[in-house]
Amino acid sequence: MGKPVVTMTGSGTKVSTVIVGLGLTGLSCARYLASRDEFFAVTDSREEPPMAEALRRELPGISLFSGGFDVDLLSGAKQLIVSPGVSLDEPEIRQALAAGVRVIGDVELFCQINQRPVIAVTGTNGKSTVTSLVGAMLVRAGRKVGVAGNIGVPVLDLVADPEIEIFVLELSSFQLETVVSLDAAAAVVLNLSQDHMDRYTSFQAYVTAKQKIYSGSGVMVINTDDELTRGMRLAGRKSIGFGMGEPEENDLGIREWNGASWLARGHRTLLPVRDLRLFGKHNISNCLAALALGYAAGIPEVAMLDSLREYSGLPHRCQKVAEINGVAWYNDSKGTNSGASSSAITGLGGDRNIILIAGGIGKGADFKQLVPAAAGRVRSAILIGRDARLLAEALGEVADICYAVDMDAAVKVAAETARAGDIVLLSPACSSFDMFSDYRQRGEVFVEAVRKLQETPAC
Ligand code: UMA
Ligand code: ADP
Repeated sequence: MGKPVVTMTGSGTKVSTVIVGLGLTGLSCARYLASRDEFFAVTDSREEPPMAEALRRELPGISLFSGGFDVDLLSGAKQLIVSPGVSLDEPEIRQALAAGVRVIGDVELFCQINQRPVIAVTGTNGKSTVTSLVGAMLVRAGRKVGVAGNIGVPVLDLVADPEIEIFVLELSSFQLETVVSLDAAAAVVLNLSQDHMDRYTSFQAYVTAKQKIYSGSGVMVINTDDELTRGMRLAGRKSIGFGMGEPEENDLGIREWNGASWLARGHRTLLPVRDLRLFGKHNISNCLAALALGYAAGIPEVAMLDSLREYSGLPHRCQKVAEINGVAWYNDSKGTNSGASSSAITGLGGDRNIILIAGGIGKGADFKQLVPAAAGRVRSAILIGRDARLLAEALGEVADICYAVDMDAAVKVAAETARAGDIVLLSPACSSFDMFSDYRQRGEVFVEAVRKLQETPAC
């Protein structure tokens, strides 16, 4: 196995294609370019990027420039393939753009070569739920589907699979920023609220990136309850709306009928809400969005309705993990912004008081947005992580506040605070990277701490 050339900054090297970032995306791009015998180099601002070892093992001989971005390398290239975690505002990338270098991402590369239909999903919250639900509908319909993108599988890792008939792609705003050739058969912006405000100069810039999902000529699936997404409908394009009220002709909505709430399309009632395994108003909206995408892409209705009856959701999203002495414990570690945590609080709260465990990296958000949902529902907030004090400033108006040094301590305090009938909800409204490797690990640490509680005799 040959050793890769590892050069630090200031090398003066010229390479026509440079992959920027060596996480999952960077590695998938490297694999793809190597499979086409293209000449390229990889760079990452970190000394030892997460996929460096995998690159050395799988593609020995590929140059990796780590520990910083080299202006000459980037500006001397014809094309940069930039990972979603790297901002286009990085000074070296701005300079490359100014020098006329083409800057794209992995999804754009995929769009340029892919001939198969794509269903595309974005939005601030609910992306993974809707993406995996549409994937399940397609599987139920007997179709071979590739589910990829922000959900965790870089799309170029699936592009060579000839059996895949259709792709369902979860696309983040970061991925959409570098897309120009996307032409999805059906696309949706599920909803819009503040997220990633540490990366965007304004909320409008974030919205503009999301809106790119509607490029091309496919069916626009529109959330009619959200003022911002409603305004994205384009004249002359086919569209299907979805919302929580009585639906207009061909749109998806909710109908009160025979003493029950039903999912409905136009005048047709489809399925009683009580038959869904997902719960919470936000998930009903997600189901309607998935149906709208499915109709737009021609998935048979019977397969869609069967999937809705079966689908119980992904881990770390409002997942009940224990019932201890009359207290229900929920893991919503994927609640990584105020909009997500608000919907979890509203969906679970009501008759039962919530003890909320929250905190982490707030990504520049204004936590005041949590207050309407928390008021009257959250009795105590137990705060962890870097931005705990910012959360306390907002939630202090409506709930008792206390701080915990780590997740174990937060779970212990929650157990002491909760009374029979209460809910303890981990929904951090923040990303996890100050204390955990990702939201999954944060959720697992929470679940493990709850499990230990169950083993404690006093409990
Ligand atoms: N990074 C550096 N220097 C670099 C390159 C990256 O410091 O040179 C940092 C980034 O700032 C980021 C981290 O490394 O904090 C990962 O970035 P990346 O672009 O290498 O990420 P990948 O491993 O390629 O994973 C990406 C998505 N990550 C991001 O957008 C940050 C994954 O979404 C996605 O599943 C994967 O591609 C496959 O498509 C994760 C995510 O957090 C789940 N997404 C954000 C979200 O959902 O809120 C948008
Ligand atoms: P994403 O992939 O966009 O992060 P997920 O489907 O993983 O979305 O859900 C993450 C969290 O967002 C959930 O745990 C829940 O708290 C919240 N959520 C899910 N769907 C919605 C929705 N439609 N509106 C608001 N919040 C939602």
